[in-house]
Amino acid sequence: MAPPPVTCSSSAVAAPRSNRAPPVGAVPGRGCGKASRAAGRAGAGSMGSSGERRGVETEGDLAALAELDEATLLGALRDRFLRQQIYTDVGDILVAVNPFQPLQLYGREVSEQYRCHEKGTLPPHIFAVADRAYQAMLGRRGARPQSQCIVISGESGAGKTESTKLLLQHIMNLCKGNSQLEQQILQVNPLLEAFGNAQTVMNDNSSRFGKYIQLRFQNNTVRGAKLSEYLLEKSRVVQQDTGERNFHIFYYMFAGLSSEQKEMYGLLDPLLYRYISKWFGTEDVAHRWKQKYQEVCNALDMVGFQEQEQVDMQAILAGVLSLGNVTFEPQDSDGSLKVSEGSQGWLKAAAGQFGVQEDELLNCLVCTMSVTRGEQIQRFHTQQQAEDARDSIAKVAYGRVFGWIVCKINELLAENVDPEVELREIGILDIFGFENFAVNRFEQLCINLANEQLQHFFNHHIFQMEQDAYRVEELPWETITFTNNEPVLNLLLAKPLGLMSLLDEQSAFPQATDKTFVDKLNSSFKGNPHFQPSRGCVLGFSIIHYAGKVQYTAGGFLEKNRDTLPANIRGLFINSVTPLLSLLFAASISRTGTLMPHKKTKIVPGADKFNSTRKQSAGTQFRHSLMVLMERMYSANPHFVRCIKPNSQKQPSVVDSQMLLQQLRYNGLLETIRIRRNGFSWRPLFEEFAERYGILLVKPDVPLTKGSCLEILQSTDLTGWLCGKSRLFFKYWHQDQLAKYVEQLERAAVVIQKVFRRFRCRKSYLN
Ligand code: AOV
Ligand code: MG
Repeated sequence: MAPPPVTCSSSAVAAPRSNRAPPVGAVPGRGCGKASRAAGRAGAGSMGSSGERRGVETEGDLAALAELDEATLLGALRDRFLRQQIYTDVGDILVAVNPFQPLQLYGREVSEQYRCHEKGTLPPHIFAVADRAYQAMLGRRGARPQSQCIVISGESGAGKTESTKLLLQHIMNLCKGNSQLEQQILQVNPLLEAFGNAQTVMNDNSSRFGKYIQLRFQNNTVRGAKLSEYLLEKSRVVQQDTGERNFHIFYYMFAGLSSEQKEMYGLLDPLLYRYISKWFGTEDVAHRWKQKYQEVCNALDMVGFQEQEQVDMQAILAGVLSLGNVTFEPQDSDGSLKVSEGSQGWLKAAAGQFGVQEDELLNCLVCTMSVTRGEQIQRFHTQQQAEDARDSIAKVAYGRVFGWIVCKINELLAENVDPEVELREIGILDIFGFENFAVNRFEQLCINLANEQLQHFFNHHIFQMEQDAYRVEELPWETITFTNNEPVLNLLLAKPLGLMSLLDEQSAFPQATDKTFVDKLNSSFKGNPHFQPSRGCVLGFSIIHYAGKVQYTAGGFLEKNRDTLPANIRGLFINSVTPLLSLLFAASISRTGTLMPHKKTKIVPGADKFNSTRKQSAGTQFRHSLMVLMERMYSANPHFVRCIKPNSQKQPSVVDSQMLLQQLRYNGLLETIRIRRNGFSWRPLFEEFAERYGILLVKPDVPLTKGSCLEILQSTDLTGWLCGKSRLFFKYWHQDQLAKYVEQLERAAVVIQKVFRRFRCRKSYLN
């Protein structure tokens, strides 16, 4: 046995780079022999099907690079990617470069190989992350049983949603992979993608909402799942930028519905509809959409949606499309508005699908009724106001259908638990990635705010917690600098003077405009290094985010933040003969994802231009839901997947080095490698460690003290750890090594038991 390598004296713990730490790449259990190199080079794609364990992989771990600078890192990732090794470890963090082509990496066989595997024995893989989270949740391999969360980040089109699906696939496989609940959980993604994803210039299947999936387990069996959705980009229903489309489901419906069904939903030629006017499909595309439509129908059936609910849902979507074609013109007589010549039919079709009276729907579009001191007052809309009302009805109807789908999924997948057994969960976060388009609006600001929060969560875990731990334990530590994005978060979230608070303040002023909002920003953030007023564009302003500068245009900010419902529309839809529409407006969707009866709302005259009810602004709701999400994530043990987009043309085998480098920089990958290499990511308290590994001393009643910890460690040949005031500091791979010692001991115990039993048998036979 090796002598105790480390004591608490300051000389012994001079620095994490102490030469007592094993040379990287020659760590016990992480050797770099020929076999491992072969395995590393072959990548996950060419693993044998026998399930045998190859040598130990070090090539796939960037924390093992001999030299560490940007160029080496970039070169290593690029070379691996061009050899189709898209996954690379940085210690316990997985870097995934989008291959933009199907790879044979995800079959059942591969999934089986990664089941319960030992880290470092197989090439890095997304299944390995799922496996680690699952085993850790169960408290296997030396971990304390605890809820886990997997945080996937990366810019738009980097591969987050695909990674989420693969994680779910592997986790469901780990829990057996055949129960009805597991199958239902796997169907949730195609369903959500159809309603919540769309083609953008960055990604043909871009998530236009964020989601957090919590898989709930008792022991090793999944008992239920819960979804939280964040900020669906509703504005897409009524408007899309060049090269972009509406939500997939609209196109799938046109391609998949039979002529009779289309007639039933009052749908005509897709080219006629303004909201999807960018329909530009070839035969091939239409064929694929048709298949997708079938998949959605199957998923709806599998998850458990009723036939009538499915019909109603499509009727509402068809109603939204028809409503979009309604236009207005002034009445000759009194200056009020009427439906334009030629769009009468669209109004009729929309009212038909919504199950409401045509004239009542028209009333909601062209005027506002309000009650002031018991008196009913009617105000006529201008043409612009009528068009805005039309678009808001379309957005709110679509948004509520989406919210309802999520609620329904939550209801159908709610857990069926044994009250005696503790419930633990694995959460998977897949939000919209960082976005920087030609025109960036309110939605992009919210999306980028969410990404700032995630980056902060990452920094907190990887850098801050690590460095704070050394300070508290009085261990010397060479500070690693990282870009702390707190100043940007402050700029956005501070109260009462952060951007979001100023937006709320302005939204509450009936006289405020997008222009007054921008003026307010310019005066409040003068000289702030993360804010730049725009030269030339009145409504423009820029924010220097962690991932780069984004220029926003504030047009529509106030309107979107107010997110008001046109007056009277709720009353109209509650009385709809389409049962689902009536339900959507009779109930509200709580933050916990269930439908709740509506509280009586208060009319605040003049609070906004539709004179509707006072409620939380869209920005505040979003901020609040992010806060809840962060609380959930901070209470779980995190695993990180950093997705990288190799080029912007979405091409396989093409690496744009500049683009790769930029992502490595803003992801803080170089610093992450440094901290994973020099740092000590596992830091159990003395009691925790002694309790878990006391078994290695093979004696009863090991006291939970520092002394026992050192004794345990002396009984192994582990090197390179540190001992603080209250806890031990280990490299990320030490936990695997300790698990191996425990396994060896358990194996030996089994052999002894067998021998003992045989011996007893023989003895009784002889007797
Ligand atoms: P995102 O979720 O990160 O963007 P996706 O997961 O939708 O990105 O990936 C974009 C596209 O890249 C997919 O539609 C696939 O074509 C391809 N892709 C990604 N990962 C893989 C993989 N492992 N194997 C093969 N192809 C892949 V966004 O939702 O826009 O932020 O809002
Ligand atoms: Mg996505």
